Amino acid sequence: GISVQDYAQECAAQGLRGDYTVCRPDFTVEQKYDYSAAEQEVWRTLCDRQTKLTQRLAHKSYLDGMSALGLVDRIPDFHDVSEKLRKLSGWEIVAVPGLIPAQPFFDHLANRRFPVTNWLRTREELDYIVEPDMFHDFFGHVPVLSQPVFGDFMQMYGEKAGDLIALGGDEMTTRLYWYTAEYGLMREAGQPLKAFGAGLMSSFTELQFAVESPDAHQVPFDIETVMRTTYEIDKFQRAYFVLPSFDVLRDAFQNSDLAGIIKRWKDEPPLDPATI
Ligand code: HBI
Ligand code: FE
Repeated sequence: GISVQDYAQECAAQGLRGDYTVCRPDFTVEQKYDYSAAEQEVWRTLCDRQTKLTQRLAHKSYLDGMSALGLVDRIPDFHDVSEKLRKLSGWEIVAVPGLIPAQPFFDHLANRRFPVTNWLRTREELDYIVEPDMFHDFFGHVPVLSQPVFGDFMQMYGEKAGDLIALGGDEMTTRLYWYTAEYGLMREAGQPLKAFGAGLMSSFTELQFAVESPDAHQVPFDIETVMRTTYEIDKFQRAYFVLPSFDVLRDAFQNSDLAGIIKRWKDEPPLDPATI
């Protein structure tokens, strides 16, 4: 894999914000808890505003995780959160300077460690930011990692993603993560539609759109369809996949012939999310 030194240079050249010069070989850093009053204020503003929505629109597993971890009144201490998370699901979190290369990212997931960016967006960026920051990683991803079955899926994804990509399934593998961990919806039997994906949980506008808008295109989860369907990076998704349970996600990932799916579809034209 790429060395920390080479990656640090690449990120600096691309104008990425994190400081990669202080990384360990696994791309983690120490969370220095030295946030300014202004940063604490941005964190509270983001959490206050978003919590009003998540109360109504987030799946129970997310809300239960959030109350168990207590992430909202100040920027979380990663060690405290890891201690609580370990007891709930065997996961922990580690601090990273921002995006890290795919292989170390997968290695962390395979070991039930979620990499959380150690810097926060500014007051001018409350609504939109290109790179994942601490609010996206933490407020979006971490609460639902307290759900053991979703945690199992994320661990297995980390274990298998490298091999699936090596089969030529880079995009197909990424779509699976995108439409579940980032933009997944959930409708359990007899329950209203809810959201759990981190891209939704950390977005003020898209969370409301995905769950409540008559214009949102909600499609039953099917792992092969997910892997064949393209996605949007900086616009609202044109389809959201709806799971009936986390067990269905874990079992589909565990029991499907993912290599076979990739071989069958990798050189075919992908599906358009607007028309699936
Ligand atoms: N690094 N910190 C961080 N967060 C991510 O979500 C992430 C990453 N590196 C690679 C990566 N995601 C992609 O490979 C995804 O497709 C999984
Ligand atoms: Fe994310």
